[in-house]
Amino acid sequence: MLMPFVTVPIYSGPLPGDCDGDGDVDLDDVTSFTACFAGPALPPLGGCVCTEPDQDGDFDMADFALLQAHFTGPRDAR
Ligand SMILES: [Ca+2]
Ligand SMILES: [Ca+2]
Repeated sequence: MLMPFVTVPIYSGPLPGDCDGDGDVDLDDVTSFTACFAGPALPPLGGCVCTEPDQDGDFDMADFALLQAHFTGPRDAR
């Protein structure tokens, strides 16, 4: 009998997109991310509290794609 499995990446640092550092990526993090979003090759907007997901110096759709890929929903709801 084959058993389904899920690959779960293990990060040594903060979860990409976890702007508030609470161990999940949820709508609170999306709200914080949008406060940073300026577009490709532009520095984050003032007041940004997020760690940039792809570490290339901007907050663009590539960063948002990483946030989406790691979206967990609220940790309390799991
Ligand atoms: Ca979070
Ligand atoms: Ca980036």
